[in-house]
Amino acid sequence: DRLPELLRRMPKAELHIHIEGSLEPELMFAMAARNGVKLPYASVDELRRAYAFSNLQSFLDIYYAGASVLLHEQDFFDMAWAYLQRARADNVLRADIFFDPQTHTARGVAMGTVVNGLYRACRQARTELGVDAELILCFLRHLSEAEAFDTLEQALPHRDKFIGVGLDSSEVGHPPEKFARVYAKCRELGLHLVAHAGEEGPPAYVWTALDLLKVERIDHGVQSSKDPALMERLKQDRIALTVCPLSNLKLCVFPKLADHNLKQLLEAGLAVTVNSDDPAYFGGYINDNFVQLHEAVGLTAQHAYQLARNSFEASFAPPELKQRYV
Ligand code: ES4
Ligand code: ZN
Repeated sequence: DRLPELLRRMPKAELHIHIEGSLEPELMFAMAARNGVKLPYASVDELRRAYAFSNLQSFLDIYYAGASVLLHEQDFFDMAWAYLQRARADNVLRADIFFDPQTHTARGVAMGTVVNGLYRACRQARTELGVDAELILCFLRHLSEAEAFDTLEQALPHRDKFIGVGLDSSEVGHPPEKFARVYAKCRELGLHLVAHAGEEGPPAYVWTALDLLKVERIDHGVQSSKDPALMERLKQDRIALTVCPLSNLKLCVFPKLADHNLKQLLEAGLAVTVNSDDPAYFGGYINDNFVQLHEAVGLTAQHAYQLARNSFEASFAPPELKQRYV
């Protein structure tokens, strides 16, 4: 079977990666030591053993605790630089990278510290790695509309350093419509718009992300297969789904990788992509997602080609870069 080698070698774009979810335990402990932050785990091994999740919330609790070691601009740079080098090794030529500023500003870290560190890593990746990477600011949906507006205002002095906004964290109970006015403002500002929807939440959340937030892509969206009319809408409007197979497995969205519906979504004609979500927590980077999915459901070379093409087509890369691959 030569498909794993093809999957690893093919040029690809990554569209769903939370940079805080790329922080490996070794780097987390190194930052804790240099910043004098105490972690509630004695060792890297003990931390890794805590990575056994039953749903999204059980992961988020540990993920937000891990981010507490990030204090200085250099910490944000180092985290992003480690991811970008890892992405290069997987032949990722373009990355649309999520960051969660509220996780840091709530601890007293300045918005500029976060954005400047991440942005500097993206700039260096272009010149030193040949990876084209840009930032998407995510609002935490378990926090209020007012807090999202406040975060947007703090980010506006850095408007030139991020290209869009997203919506992440605890989905159920925090539907897209909670942020309709925030997204309307972001749209006026010319930002790209995406949102997590249909990860654990119902198809109704995908509908409202599309119709009320007016997003260009849906992050996850795997619950859409429960609603035939929604499937038709996603297909007709060529709305990309940024699917994350190992994330869905580790957060028990599907009991086994063999039960994952990615191949059905793709064969239904949807603009599906494969992504890593939080690779340090879910046991693999983007190529691990491709290969393990293939081992579980049996992809063909045609599937591989379509997934790679979809990733560039749905990316927010400049037209020159997209046209080279689609
Ligand atoms: C996330 Cl897997 C997932 N879902 C929602 N929000 C997130 N933030 C980081 N990873
Ligand atoms: Zn995500």
